[in-house]
Amino acid sequence: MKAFFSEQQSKHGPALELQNGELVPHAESQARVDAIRGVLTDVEHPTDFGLDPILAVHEPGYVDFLQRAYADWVAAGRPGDAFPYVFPIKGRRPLSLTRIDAELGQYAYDCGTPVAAGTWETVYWSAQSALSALQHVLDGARSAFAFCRPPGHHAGPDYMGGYSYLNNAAICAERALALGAGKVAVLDVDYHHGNGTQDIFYAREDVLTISLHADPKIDYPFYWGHADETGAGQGTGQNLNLPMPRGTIWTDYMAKLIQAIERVQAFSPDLLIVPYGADTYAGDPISYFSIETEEYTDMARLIADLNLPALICVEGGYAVDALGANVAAFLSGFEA
Ligand code: SP5
Ligand code: ZN
Repeated sequence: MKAFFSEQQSKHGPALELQNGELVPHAESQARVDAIRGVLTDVEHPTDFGLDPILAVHEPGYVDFLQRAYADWVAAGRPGDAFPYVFPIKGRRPLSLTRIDAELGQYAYDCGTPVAAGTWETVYWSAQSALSALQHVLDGARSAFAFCRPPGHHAGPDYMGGYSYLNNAAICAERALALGAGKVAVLDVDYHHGNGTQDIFYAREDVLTISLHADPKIDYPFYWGHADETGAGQGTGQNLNLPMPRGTIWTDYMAKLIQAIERVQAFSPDLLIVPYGADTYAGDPISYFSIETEEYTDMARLIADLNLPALICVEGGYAVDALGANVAAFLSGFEA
């Protein structure tokens, strides 16, 4: 399967994130890039589709902020990466503040997603890799691999979080619809709930969003991903959350995946987008499912059996030593 990736996606490398009360080395590292790059044989440089497809999903003010946040941080005389520390929640009124700290708090929902030097180029080209993979599928390929880094599924219309800044899968779903697809399904198999994607399409009838993930009562992102979040307005019934307990093994995961696949089938989309996170792996350092490397082949085969044009986007996966093998196992199942 053809993959799309740009060297520009190595530009950012946040040093630290706040995790469970400690500043720790950032999990979404360059080592992940090297691990995935190492197992890909057919990699193409992405085409530049410009800002328009990004602006079809994300608010202009947020996109502008992403482009200048690091420079504003440096201009304010701050060290390290740009981190938020105050958030306008608890019913604060809308304010047009320009202080960098105020803007960071407005556009971020966690302290794991700092803006570093090169973040904009990295997220821009991650989205272009996804759009290029989409174009490859629209041109007739059965499937394509968007080697996205950083990931995207936690980013909403005007917010970043969970190592995500631009929602690559959502940008592709929106673009496919703009180019004539009638319906798109997003089947998210990262360990964490795809909260950004859910928010973006929550009231939409043309995009079915499904996420299989760790129960948010226990795991990140806590405030989204519960089973009773089923969509709103025109999109009522078009969001399916399948939370699972820590320790979930493949056979139990498979039962939920089959349920998800049946929903996709009933929806009958023109395109399937699969945000794939290898953080469901048994050895993942920040996640707690128990899926083994070979089982990714079975997982991908089940999804590929839907027989839909499919775009796979990289999301999480932090067990760097196993990441290449996990991605390779998934891709081989998809192609079988
Ligand atoms: C794309 C993606 O996978 N984003 C995930 C972001 C999760 N960030 C917070 C993780 C907190 C994990 N805490 C476990 C600590 C283990 N020592
Ligand atoms: Zn994840």
